[in-house]
Amino acid sequence: VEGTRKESRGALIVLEGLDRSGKSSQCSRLVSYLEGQGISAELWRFPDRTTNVGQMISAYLSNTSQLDDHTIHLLFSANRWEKRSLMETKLKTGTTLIVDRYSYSGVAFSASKGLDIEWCKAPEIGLLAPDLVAYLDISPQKAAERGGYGDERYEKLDFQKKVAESYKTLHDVSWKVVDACQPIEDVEKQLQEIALDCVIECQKGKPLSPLLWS
Ligand code: T5A
Ligand code: NA
Repeated sequence: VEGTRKESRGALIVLEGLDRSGKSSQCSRLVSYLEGQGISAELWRFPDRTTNVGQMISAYLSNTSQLDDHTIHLLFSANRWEKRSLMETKLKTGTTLIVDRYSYSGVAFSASKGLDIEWCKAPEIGLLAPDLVAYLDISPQKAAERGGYGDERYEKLDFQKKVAESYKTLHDVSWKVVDACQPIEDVEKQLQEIALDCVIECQKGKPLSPLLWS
């Protein structure tokens, strides 16, 4: 609507971590908190299973379809590309995005199958780089104890161990590691602090980060 353009941009904040690290719980809590602070915020997630590409991914994850490792990798990436322009518009018009998984999941999971890491990064080049990546740190063993894994493809302890190793190679200056084994409210409090700092910096005019992966 004309006249409602906000002067400052939103922050791109990503939560990453192993399956069961608590990302989804914390993403919704964080959005509620930011909204309570008068900040315009939206919850996004990848894979976005609502699109045509997302439905192919969903079928693969639930083991109802089989795909070559490279093919599913490119679909996960395509699923981010189909949201890229909307993502940029939201950020530029002042909405902060709290994103449940992003390109780091894409690379960490596919590299754990043995795909070359540079090959895995290539289709992510040119996507928006987050202002903050909060990594919810938990050991694969502890994560597995949380309610147990379901039937989704990657929910196996041995595979999650490889994913944890792959994630370690992806840390950069935008990452903050949060101990995900703390009580849920303590994790929440820590995320509130680092996310609010990040939002305020962006409001003050911090430019968008260089695109992935630079
Ligand atoms: N993938 C994804 C790729 O291979 N490539 C890609 O590009 C992308 C984007 C997607 C799968 O696809 C892979 C990664 C995944 O394997 P998903 O839909 O994102 O999967 O599902 P998961 O991430 O596996 O979601 P989960 O629901 O398993 O884990 P969350 O969201 O990390 O955890 P959450 O919040 O649901 O919590 C899990 C349980 O732990 C409890 C919660 O109550 C819940 O029961 N819990 C805690 N318990 C104790 N202490 C705490 N601090 C707790 N926090 C949460
Ligand atoms: Na989740």
